[in-house]
Amino acid sequence: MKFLIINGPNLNLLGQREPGIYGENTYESLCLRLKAFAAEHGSTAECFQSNHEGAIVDAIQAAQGVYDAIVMNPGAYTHYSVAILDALKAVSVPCVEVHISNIHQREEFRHKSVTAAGCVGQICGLGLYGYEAAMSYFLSRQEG
Ligand code: CA2
Repeated sequence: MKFLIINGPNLNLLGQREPGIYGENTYESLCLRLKAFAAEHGSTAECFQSNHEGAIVDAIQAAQGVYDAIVMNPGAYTHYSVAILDALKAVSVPCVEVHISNIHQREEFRHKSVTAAGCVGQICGLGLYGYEAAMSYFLSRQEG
C-alpha cells in the first residue's frame, strides 16, 4: 500500500518540548519508523508535516489517485478545521485520525474532533504506536 502520513501544526517539535505528553522521539525518527514499518509490510509511507491549514488541505486533495490511505494527526486543527474535514470528504482516499495523547483526558476543548467525521476511525492515547496501529488497520483491511 502507499501511505500518506500527515502531521499538523507543531508536530515538527516532537521530542523537543512537552515530552511528558508527546514522548521523547523526534518527528524525524517517527517518519523513519513509519517508513521502516511500511517497508516491512511491502508498502511505502511518505511523511508530510505542515503548520498551515491550506497546505494540509492541498496535501489531502493531491492524495487522490496517488495514495491508498492517509494516516493523519491534524494537531490542533482537529478541534476546529472544517476546511480539513471538507477536504477529507472530497477525496475517496480513506483516512484514520491519530492522536498521540488521549484527547479525552485533557482539556474539554480537545474532546471534540471536527475532522474525525471525515475519517474511517480515530485512535488516541496510544502514543506514537497509534500511527502504526492505523497503518496495520489498513493493511489488514487489504488482506480481507
Ligand atoms: O495528541 C495529539 O496528537 C494532538 O493531536 C496533538 C496536538 C493537540 O493540539 C491535539 O489536541 C492533540 C498538538 C501537537 C503539538 O505537538 C507538540 C509536540 C511537541 C512539543 C510541542 C507540541
